[in-house]
Amino acid sequence: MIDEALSAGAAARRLGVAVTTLRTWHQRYGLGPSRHVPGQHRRYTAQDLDRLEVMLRLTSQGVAPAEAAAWARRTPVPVPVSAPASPPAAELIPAEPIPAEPIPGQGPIPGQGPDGGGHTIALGPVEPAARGLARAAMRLDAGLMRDILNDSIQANGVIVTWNEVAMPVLIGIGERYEATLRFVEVEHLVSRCLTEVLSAVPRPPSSVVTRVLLAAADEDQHILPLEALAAALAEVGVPTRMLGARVPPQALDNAITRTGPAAVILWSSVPHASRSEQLARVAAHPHPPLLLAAAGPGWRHSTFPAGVHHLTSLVQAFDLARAAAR
Ligand code: B12
Repeated sequence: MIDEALSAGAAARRLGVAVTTLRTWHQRYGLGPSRHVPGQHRRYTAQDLDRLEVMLRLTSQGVAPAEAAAWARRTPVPVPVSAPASPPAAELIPAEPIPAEPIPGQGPIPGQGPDGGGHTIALGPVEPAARGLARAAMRLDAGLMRDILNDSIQANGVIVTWNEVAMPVLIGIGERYEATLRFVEVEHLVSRCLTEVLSAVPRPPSSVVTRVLLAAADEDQHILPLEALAAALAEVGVPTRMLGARVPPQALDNAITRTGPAAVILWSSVPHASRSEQLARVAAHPHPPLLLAAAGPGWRHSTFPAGVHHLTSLVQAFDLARAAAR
């Protein structure tokens, strides 16, 4: 028990969360500082911190923020020590409507309205963190998405976070989009948060030679799986050169000529008539890479030139790229 009252910065440090997260919890859920010192900002008391700890524990276990806050506000009444058990079958994560009260200083959240409620992402039996991510995604809560992803990477690493937290949510959002042609804003914000978090995984020092080249196929905008691969390889000290989305065949050729990579991995999510021509062109390069691999559902395996690997999981891509980079 502490008897001093803390500023927002000190409380955030003690809890290990961002100050902006504390502000959001204050503004949206009323979990603010209660001690008033004349002429100063309000301060967090020991009881305020106890409530915030409940909020932190439950949200990181995947409980919806509004529900977690309801428990937290009831502190010191005993609260569950763990999140409710995972449901055995598919669960529907609703798009929660905006809070009835606009957030002070921010006004209404653009793009959300009465028709935002009642729509869902279907998830199979997944980790609580994946449910938490889906809920945060449907609420367009970027800060919480980043917190969930960062916590998971810290605790379990990039590969587990991608396979068990990010991937089920992305696939669920993709299915939702296909069925409704809606939630593009959710897809974009989740993508952005993933990019930010995966890019923040510390990279190996620049003295380590980069032998792995990653690129999305021509006209393909999907690169998150390659960003996950780059982050997973960085965790074990393997640097990568990432060309990003929609890489034209000539640009890929030039990059191979100029950097002489040991491994080239091309990602495609969306099929295209000339996909395998791009692979054939790399295979015919005067200095082809030791490992040339195509990854993602946009490729037709049957049309691959000889020697091209077909990658079907992050772990497989990680193992092959790591071996080729030695
Ligand atoms: C995020 C996303 C976007 C983002 C991409 C952002 C970014 N920075 O990458 C944005 C918003 C840009 C986008 C745009 C579009 N998208 Co999009 N998108 C997605 C979404 C939701 C996730 C993509 C992803 O990262 N997939 C990777 C994992 C999560 O999914 P997966 O490939 O199915 O995973 C399997 C394997 O690949 C493997 N695997 C998983 N991870 C890894 C990692 C590695 C390294 C390896 C080797 C294997 C592997 O395991 C899984 C199970 O087998 C998918 C849904 C989906 N299921 O993919 C749609 C999806 C790919 N998009 C789709 C569409 C239609 C589009 C658009 C055309 C929409 C539009 N009308 O504008 C555009 C542009 C397309 C283009 N020309 O490239 C469709 C494609 C359908 C098709 N077959 O043609 C999908 C499938 C959604 C859907 N169900 O309709 N999209």
